[in-house]
Amino acid sequence: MDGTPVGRRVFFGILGVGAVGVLWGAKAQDWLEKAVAPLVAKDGTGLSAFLPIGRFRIYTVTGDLPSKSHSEYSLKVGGLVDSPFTLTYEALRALPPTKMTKDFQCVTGWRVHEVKWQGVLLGDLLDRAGVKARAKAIRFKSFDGTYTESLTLSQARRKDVIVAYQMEGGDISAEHGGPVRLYVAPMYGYKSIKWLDTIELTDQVEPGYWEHYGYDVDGWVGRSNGRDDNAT
Ligand SMILES: Nc1nc2c(c(=O)[nH]1)N[C@H]1C(S)=C(S)[C@@H](COP(=O)(O)O)O[C@H]1N2
Ligand SMILES: [Mo]
Repeated sequence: MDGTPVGRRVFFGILGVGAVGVLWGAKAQDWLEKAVAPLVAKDGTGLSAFLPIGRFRIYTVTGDLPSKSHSEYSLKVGGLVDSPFTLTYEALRALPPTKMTKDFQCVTGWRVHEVKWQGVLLGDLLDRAGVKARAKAIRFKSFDGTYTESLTLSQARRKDVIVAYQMEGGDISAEHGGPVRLYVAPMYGYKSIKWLDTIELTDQVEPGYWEHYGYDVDGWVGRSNGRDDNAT
């Protein structure tokens, strides 16, 4: 790894209580797949031992970690709905919770098994807003100011798609997209937008950030992209 010119983009830093994370932007992704992935695979006690949760890697296309406290945070639901609304973090937490234990898999070939998630069914938020008949899709925005994602209405109404506020029994940390991120269990990680703050009903699917770079809009694990051959 000596001499690899990524020091400024990818760094190892203290993120939270004793946890060391890896942070990178889009440009470092190629390097990552070549250099870091084999390192993790080769030495189970090495880099992977320091990752915040299991073998999660921390992704951020903007190159920084936006953060909002619970009191600063709010979630907007709007667009083609009868009654747009904004939820405070407290109000979101007060809604009926959904829990599930499911894998998280990035299309680049890493998977974290049996992650405990808790949040609110996206479908419940849609029902509360009242989806207009001409709405066909959802557009999600992140308070990183750059990342976007989308789902069709029927994908969004699945029982394994949640607006998540807990991972592994604790609050979702800033590096994992807290206070609130999306978790789309049946799809690759890129659909699970971090730092989620806006849910907008639209009349058609608008491809998200990575989809402009060639990933499938319908990111079903095992059925799209053809890139997860190395997943374990
Ligand atoms: N806002 C935002 N959301 C994002 C990303 C990102 O860079 N920015 N990366 C996506 C990708 S490709 C993956 S695999 C997961 C990674 O989640 P993690 O950083 O909690 O491991 O977040 C997804 N959501
Ligand atoms: Mo990913």
